[in-house]
This record gives sequence, C-alpha cells and structure tokens, in this order.
Amino acid sequence: MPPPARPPMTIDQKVRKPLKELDVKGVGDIQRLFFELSQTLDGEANSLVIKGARSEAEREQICKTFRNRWLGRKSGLIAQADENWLKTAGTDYKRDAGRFFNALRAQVEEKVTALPAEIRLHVGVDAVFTDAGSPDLTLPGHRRPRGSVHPVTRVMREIEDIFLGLGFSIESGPEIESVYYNFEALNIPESHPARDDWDTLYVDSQTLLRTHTSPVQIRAMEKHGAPLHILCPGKCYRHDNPDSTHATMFHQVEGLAVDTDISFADLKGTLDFFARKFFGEKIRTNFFPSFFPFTEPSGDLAISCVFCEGEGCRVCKESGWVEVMGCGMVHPEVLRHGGIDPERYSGWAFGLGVERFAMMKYDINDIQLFHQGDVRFLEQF
Ligand code: FA5
Repeated sequence: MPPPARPPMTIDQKVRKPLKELDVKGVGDIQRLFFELSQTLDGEANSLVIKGARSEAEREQICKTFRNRWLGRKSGLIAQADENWLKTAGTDYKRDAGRFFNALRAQVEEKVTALPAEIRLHVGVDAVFTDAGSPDLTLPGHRRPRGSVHPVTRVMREIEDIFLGLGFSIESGPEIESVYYNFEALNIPESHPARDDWDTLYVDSQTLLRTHTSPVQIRAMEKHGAPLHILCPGKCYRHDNPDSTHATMFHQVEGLAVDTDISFADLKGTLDFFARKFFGEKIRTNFFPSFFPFTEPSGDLAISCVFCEGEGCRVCKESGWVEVMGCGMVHPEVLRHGGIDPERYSGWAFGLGVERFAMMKYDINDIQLFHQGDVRFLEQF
C-alpha cells in the first residue's frame, strides 16, 4: 500500500523553512510565498474584525496577540520571513525577495495600526453567555444581512491582481498631501498653468487633498530607489462639479515602472496586456498624444468602445474609441526629484480612474451611484 499523502504545509510551517527547503525554482515561487502570507494576513484580520470584541480589554488583548504574531521580534511571521526567506534568497532572487518583503511588512504595519479601530465592541453580547462562560445556545440567533464587496473595491482588487501577477507591488501614500509632492516634485511649479487642470481643495497654503495618486510616485522613489515596479490605488479629491462622470471624491490607480532600459514599447505592451485582461481579449488599444508635466512624451490610452465594439455609438461619441487613462514616460526631472539618476534609469507611469473603469465594466451611467450607499444598487454586485 502506498504511504498516506502528507498534508500540505501550512504557511506557519513554510515561513519557518529556508527557501531551498521549499523547492523554490524562480521569482514566481517566492512571490507566491509572500502572496500566501499576505492573504493569510488579510484573512486573519478580517475574521477578527467580523468577530469583534466584548470589552475594551478583550479588544486590546486581541490586537496585542495579532501584533505579536506578525511583528514579534524573534518569532513573529515577519521576523521569520526575514530570517528564513529574505536572508536565504540567493543573489539572483535577493532584489525581488526584498521588494516582496518590504511590501508585505508595510501591509502588516498598516493592518496592525488599523485593527484597533476596526474591531467593534459588541455591546450586550455578554447576555448570550451563561454564568459558566459558555454560550447559551437556546437563545435565538441574530441574522445579519449578507454584504457584498463594493464595486469600486472589486474593480480595484481586479486591477491589483493583474499587476501583482506581473511582479508589481502595492504602495500607498497620504490623502492629505503637501503641495510639494502633489505638484512641485511632479514638475508643476507654482506658476505653471497645468495646476489649473487639477481643481484643488486646499487645507492650507502648503497642504491639500491630493488631486491624483501621482505623488505616491515620488514617495515610493524616495523610499525604495530604483528599480521599482509599483501600483498605488487610492482616493483622490477635486473641486469638480459633480455630474454623471465627475465626483469630488473618486479613486485612481497609479502605475510606475522604473528600471534600466525601459522604453515606450514596455509601456504600450504592459497597458495593452492589462486592458485585454481587464476588459476581455477582444479589446483593442490605441495611444493618442497628450500632455502631463510629469511625463514626456505623454499619451492617453483609448480602448475600443466596450458598448459598440468599436462600431461607433453615443458613449464613444461615434468614434469607436474611449479614453481610459493618462500615461507616459516619466520626466527626467521627476526621476531626479525622486532621487533617481535619469542618466541611468528611465520609467513609465499611468493613472486611471477606478469609478470610470467600473462604469464601463458594469455598464453604469452615473458615477454618483457609487457613493450614495443605496443598498438596492450595491446588492447587485
Ligand atoms: C491624472 O490625474 C494624472 N495624474 C494621470 C497620469 C499618471 C498621467 C501618470 C500620466 C502618468 P487625469 O486628470 O486625466 O490625470 O485623471 C486620471 C483619471 O482620473 C481620468 O482619466 C478619470 O478617469 C479620473 N478622474 C479625474 N477626475 C475625476 C472626477 N472628478 N471624478 C471621477 N474620476 C475622475
């Protein structure tokens, strides 16, 4: 009789083993390991949030245990991933492993910080526990209506998944941003007329609500240097008049790739691949010249209209094409502001509007529907 199959290793077991014992054959295998840890992190945090706490003391204890499990100095999962995966990655994999590790550590730190506010106290839940501390199963249960993922979040995750598969990692930056990162570092000095393109909500003369996710480009370059392949999803704010395609708060996803020998062909190839993955293989892409102060040359990516398949209709104004994002080669001045030598490195970047992508994907004709919280709309997703 063959010996019984061994059960698959848990992530806790894997993180305690050096890479060579995990049969790692390439960067993809390392990325999968970090991705598994990242999914475990999300899963554990989500189940703690769903469970909630019955008292302030219990909430503190839950958060402490979670922090120790992930960030504990010696036996925390991050320390273990550092010791067993990062340190044992050979020179060929060191750079990528470092990138995955940094992204994961940032994600863990963010979760650990956010958790106390996310775990809600269940006031009155004590009543369902008997004096002996065990639950009283004779009490009627609470039926909670089932929620669903918001379409904007769903689309954002779909975009993230496509780029994670290409080796990009996720970065985030503040929504309350400085004038320097939002404009100056992006080659938009105070007198530049392009500042008018972004109707800005100022907090004070040097602080604003970011008008796009592009400032994260500079922050990421400063933080990680080159090479860099990142995706920055997040909220943006503009003083735009609300209508069916404009909101004052909306979401963007920024992409940035910086490396040696990056050309416009890489940008075109990547965005064409992305558009076909997201909208379907039939989609065709077209690049039109455009202008952004932080890219040179700049372009707008248009896709063949998803509604008429390029034949011409009301949505595409009979042109057969719909513009979906701005993009271009990162301006040398922007690389310099990020601390990267433009003589050695080049890069491309893009920025897209998530609500507009969701509108095309799900045939939604009013952007305001995303932000009104109407359950009749949301429960369709
Ligand atoms: C930008 O914001 C540039 N930062 C994009 C970029 C990044 C170009 C990197 C080059 C390189 P733009 O202002 O066109 O560009 O906005 C990008 C997308 O955000 C638009 O295509 C649109 O989909 C979305 N968007 C802009 N304003 C609004 C709004 N008020 N409501 C909803 N979506 C909006």
